[in-house]
Amino acid sequence: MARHDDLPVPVYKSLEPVYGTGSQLEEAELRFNTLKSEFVDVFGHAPDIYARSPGRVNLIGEHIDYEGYSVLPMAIRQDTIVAIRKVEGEKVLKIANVNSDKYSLCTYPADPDQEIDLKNHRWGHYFICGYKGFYEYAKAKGIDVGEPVGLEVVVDGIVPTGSGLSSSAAFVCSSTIGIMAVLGASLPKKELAQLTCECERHIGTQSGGMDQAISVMAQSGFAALIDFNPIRATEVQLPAGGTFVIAHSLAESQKAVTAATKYNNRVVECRLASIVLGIKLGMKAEEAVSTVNTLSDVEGLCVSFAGTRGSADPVLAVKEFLKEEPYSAEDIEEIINEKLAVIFATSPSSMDVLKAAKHFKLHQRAVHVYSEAKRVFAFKDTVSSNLSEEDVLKKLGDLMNDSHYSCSVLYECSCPELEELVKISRDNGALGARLTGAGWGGCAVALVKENIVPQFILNLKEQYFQSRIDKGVIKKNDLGLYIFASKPSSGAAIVEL
Ligand code: NG1
Ligand code: MG
Repeated sequence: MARHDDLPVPVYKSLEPVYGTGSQLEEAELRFNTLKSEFVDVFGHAPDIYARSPGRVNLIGEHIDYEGYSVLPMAIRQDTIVAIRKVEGEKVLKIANVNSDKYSLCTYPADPDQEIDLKNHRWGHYFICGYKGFYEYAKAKGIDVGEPVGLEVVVDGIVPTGSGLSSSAAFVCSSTIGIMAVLGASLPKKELAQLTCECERHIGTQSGGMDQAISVMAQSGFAALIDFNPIRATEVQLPAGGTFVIAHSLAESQKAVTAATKYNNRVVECRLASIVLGIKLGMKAEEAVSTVNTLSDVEGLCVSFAGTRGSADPVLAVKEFLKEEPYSAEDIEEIINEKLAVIFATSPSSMDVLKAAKHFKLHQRAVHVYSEAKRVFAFKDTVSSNLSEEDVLKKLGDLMNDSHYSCSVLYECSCPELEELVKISRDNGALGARLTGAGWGGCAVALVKENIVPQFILNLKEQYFQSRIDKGVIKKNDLGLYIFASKPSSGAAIVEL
């Protein structure tokens, strides 16, 4: 039987297969109606089709996807829907939003070769990521999609932005899927996951592939273990007695804007750590510089070294060969016998990192990545073990807490608000709590026993959110957007209504 990720994104004629029945369906019907009437208002006719793709919450495995390691996210119900129509003869892309106060109409030429103006960030850029990415893919694979045509688009996204819940991937994936659908192209989901990951890199973050993979491949009712190289999704059934509660720290993290000092900085540090490790473990400097890209590339060498000490833990090699004090650029250049500016010459976003960086914390970043990679498998193994549910939940919570500690102390991607939220979550009975997504703001996810979820949410409202309501940071009526329990939802779909 074909695996579901070998199949294309499903095409539905109604909303039930995506949104089920009940209040979620009612909400979806309302949104699709508004989207359609907005489309008619702006463009004077109805769209050809709709595409939707969800946000996600990462349960464990943070900042390791770009290092080649498996991660364990689940899709959430909040998604982005895109209404789209092909316009022959008009070479313009017009992208509107139902929330036109916040997101005004963006227009771009219908030119797949256009450069995205990264210095002037606009919300519509994410659509262009999908647009450029798809045409590049089609060209590389020799798929004939004809001359570029104009497109009319209206977007409605309800994944909170800058929250670590992948509003960006939901937008890029729904855009790419919509574009492909109106152009008559279709791909197996796992290829689409790879393609959309490459699409999103046009925004200037050197992202891994987790967000797009889960957004495209999620199956309702299951979290997924996502492997890379090649991308693959394996369903993970979570224990019934636990619920994942997502809470927003209310610190926004604008990753596309802060990439040089945060996200991309860590990608560059990991690359440098892996090259230095490769050399210390016997590779010729020149070889390491030209062939080593990620910590997973040198894991084998690290494990062999650890073996000489009677262990299989790559962290042992890191402790032996990478000093804890931060490295200066010169320290590293001396070891690798090359200028950093030469290594990263072809990557403008990495050059931005070098310009902004004072030093590089190779030891801490590598210990995080190797230990976090192990926690992902421990999480997966625990879920499928025959321990009692009580013990399973406790162990999953411990792994989440360890993950948070590592993100916070070794990877330094937390922030005071997230620390406060995680602490309050644990104080109120969460079995484990951690930041989720890239961090530096955005959401925390807590594992909470099913029977205390309502009380847990009430307590967090009181202890974390009330003071922020009092200060006018958020409105009381919007609280449901900032704290909610989440069940694993379904992945991307095309809807023809
Ligand atoms: P967020 O910031 O949550 O969308 C980012 C990356 C992921 C992954 C996580 C950290 C993008 C699109 N996504 O997610 O690939 O690296 O950080 O685990 O950059
Ligand atoms: Mg994102």
